[in-house]
This record gives sequence, C-alpha cells and structure tokens, in this order.
Amino acid sequence: MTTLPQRRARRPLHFSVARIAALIAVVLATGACDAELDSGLAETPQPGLATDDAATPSPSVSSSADAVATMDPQPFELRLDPVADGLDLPIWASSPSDGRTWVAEQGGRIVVIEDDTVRDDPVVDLGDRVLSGGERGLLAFAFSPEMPGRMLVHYSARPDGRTRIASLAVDIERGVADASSEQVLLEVAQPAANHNGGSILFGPDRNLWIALGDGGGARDQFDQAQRADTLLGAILRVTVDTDGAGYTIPADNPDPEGATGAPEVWAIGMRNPWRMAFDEGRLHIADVGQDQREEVDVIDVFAGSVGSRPANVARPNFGWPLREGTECFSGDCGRDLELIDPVVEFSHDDGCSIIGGMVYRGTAIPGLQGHYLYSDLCGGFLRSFRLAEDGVVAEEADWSDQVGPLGTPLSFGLDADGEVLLLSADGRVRRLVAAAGSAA
Ligand SMILES: [Ca+2]
Repeated sequence: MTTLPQRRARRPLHFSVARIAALIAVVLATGACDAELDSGLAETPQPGLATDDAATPSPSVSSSADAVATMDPQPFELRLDPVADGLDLPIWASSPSDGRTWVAEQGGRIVVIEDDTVRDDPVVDLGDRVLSGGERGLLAFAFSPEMPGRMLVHYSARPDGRTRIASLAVDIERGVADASSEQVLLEVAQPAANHNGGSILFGPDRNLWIALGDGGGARDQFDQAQRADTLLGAILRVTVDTDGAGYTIPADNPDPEGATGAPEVWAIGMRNPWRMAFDEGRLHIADVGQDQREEVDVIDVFAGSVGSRPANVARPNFGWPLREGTECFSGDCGRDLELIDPVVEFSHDDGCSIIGGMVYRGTAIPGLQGHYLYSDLCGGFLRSFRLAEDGVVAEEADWSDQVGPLGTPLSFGLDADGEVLLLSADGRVRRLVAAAGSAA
C-alpha cells in the first residue's frame, strides 16, 4: 500500500478545565485510558523524541490551514438520539440480524435492546470467567451466518487476564446463550494488563479476524509487535470450524505452513488495535498510539486491489514500534521495510486513545455513506473521513459541533438496521441520526 496523504485533525477541541478534570476522573475510574496506564508504568520520554507534537509537525503531515481548506461544507446535520441508558460500561454492540441489538458490557454480560428498551434477562453473563477492569474484560462478540447455533466472544480470562477467544451455544431467536457450552478456540498469555486489542470480526472472506495488542506495558517493552512468531501485536486470520470447536488456517494466509512465524498471523506491527471494521474488502484498523499519535490504518485484504499487501512482503506490517503513526519512534524507523502508514492520524493535542468506528452503510443518513466514523476516549469528538476508490482521503469532517461532546466513548456499534450506535462510559447507548429537517 502506498503511503497516502496525511492530514492533521483540523478542528481543535475546546475543553474547559472542569471538563478535563471530569474526563480524567472517569478515565481513572474505568482505568480505560491507554495513556494513563502507560504513564503509570514509569514511562520516560525517549531522548530525541519531540514531546510537543504541535510544535514539530511531521513533514508528511499537511498543515492545519491546508487541512481546513480541504474540509467540505456539511450539507446536513447529525444528532445523537438516546437508545438506552443504565448499562454498565457498554463496550460493543451488533445485531445477529434478528431485529434486535445485542450489547456487551465490559464486566461480562451481553444484553438485548429491543425497541430501544433493555430486556431484563441478559443473553448471557460471563462474569464468572471474565477478568474486568482497565482495558480488560469482555471486549467483543461476533456472529457468523455459517455458524448459526454458536456465537464468538473475546475476553480477558480469570485468573491472569489471558486473552480468550471462545464460542458459546446461542439461540438467536430467544436471545439466550449458554455459558456452560463454552468451547475455547484460542488463548494467548498477556504479559501486562493493558493493550489487549479487542475486535473479533467475520470478514467478507468468512474468516475470523482477531486484533491483538502488543502485550502491554509501554513502548512494546515485550518486543512483540515486529515479531511474527507470537500472536501479540498482530492481526490474526483463521477459519472457525462450523461447530465452533476450533479453527484451521486459511490456505491463503501469508504463511499458512508457519515457516517464518505463527500461521495465524496475517499482519504485524500493531500496538493496541482496539477496534477494527470491514467495509467490503477494506479493513480499517484503529490502532491506539503511545504518547504522540493516534491512527487509522486501512488495507484491502484481497490481493490485487488497492492497498493490498506488497507481493514481496510476507505479512503486512503496520509499523509499531518503529513508527508511531507516520512519525519515527524507534530503531531506524523501519527505513528498509515496507511499512504501511496510516491513512489518517491525529496528535495527542486532540486525544489519548482512538476509538475506531466503522464505515457508514446505513440508510437513514445518505449523505454519510462511505464515511468512516471515529472518536477518542479523551477527546470525545466525532470525526469521519471518506476514501476514494484509490484509497486516498477524499473528504474529512468533524461533527462535534453538531452532536455535542460524546463524553467518554468506549466503542461504536451497529444496530439491526445497520445504523451506527455510540457506546459511552456513562452507560448510554445512542444512535447517530440526521437532525430533523436537514437534507441528509
Ligand atoms: Ca502504525
């Protein structure tokens, strides 16, 4: 994938001191802020690294004045409508196509929202086996049409917080899963509490894609992200057995025989890919940065299309810790490697941990078609960009003035109609809609 033009986030966020204090309080309470956790590990800035990103913009990043000039006028207005509240750290939402929205809470419950009301009985409660707190917990769930009687879950397991990918028997119609039916597909030891990644997704290739962080601490201290022989700091791709009991390696994985690394590893160079999303064959990965940059990486996963992995590179490499965003971070910055730089990045002037969303493909807001939505745990903004066919950023927008501050967003999700949901640490689930009377 060629390096695409980078643009700085264009609209500075206006925080009051009180708001920052409130945000920090929430972040500390949830322990979810990557920056907080990293700084708690006796982190010291690396000599030679700029500490004030704004004062030393990367040459590859366009000036903010330029970026403002590229911003399109917004012909319609967005709003966030309440769907549900009172949830306990809602962290993922999607629908098994039953007309209802299922929402995971970090502590281990999955609940059903029907007609914008949370049903009393949860789908399942995995609290007896989920180790929750900080960046650990029940992180995501996924469904596959080929596996109608099972659902997959991704969580931090008791007692040591190891990553576990497991399947559960599920009755989608009744909205009930059986915790006792669990079959473990994959376990990965986690050397620290943070950077567990999070996403599990079934791709358009019907394989399961798993995002795992670099094992945590800070600065890839466990030396995981540039290695292909471990499952950390990587995007994995496997074919789940239709009975949900195990998996096999797709024959077109980069190294299906495991000659040069783990056969599950499809890409390396990830730091903490908390959320990823497919838009047809285009995989979007929001990778949480260290002290300076937050980024969205995009790659077409099918050979021959824009941004597909270079033919001479075994596995796509997204750069961490050689680079943080497009900036040099360690070593020789990957000078001789074919690294894939982000399509969009922003500095810690605007946030601390990117919350990746998805490309809007709903029907209620036609003007938003094709826009990838994202936010930030501390920044609380709502931004989007749209890529042209050739993978270049064609449009960017900041919707924060319209929707208001998001609070502390934990994740985006999708409802049964494919409309975008926003899940926040205050327990609310809200739906993105076009404001009445606007020409969406
Ligand atoms: Ca990167």
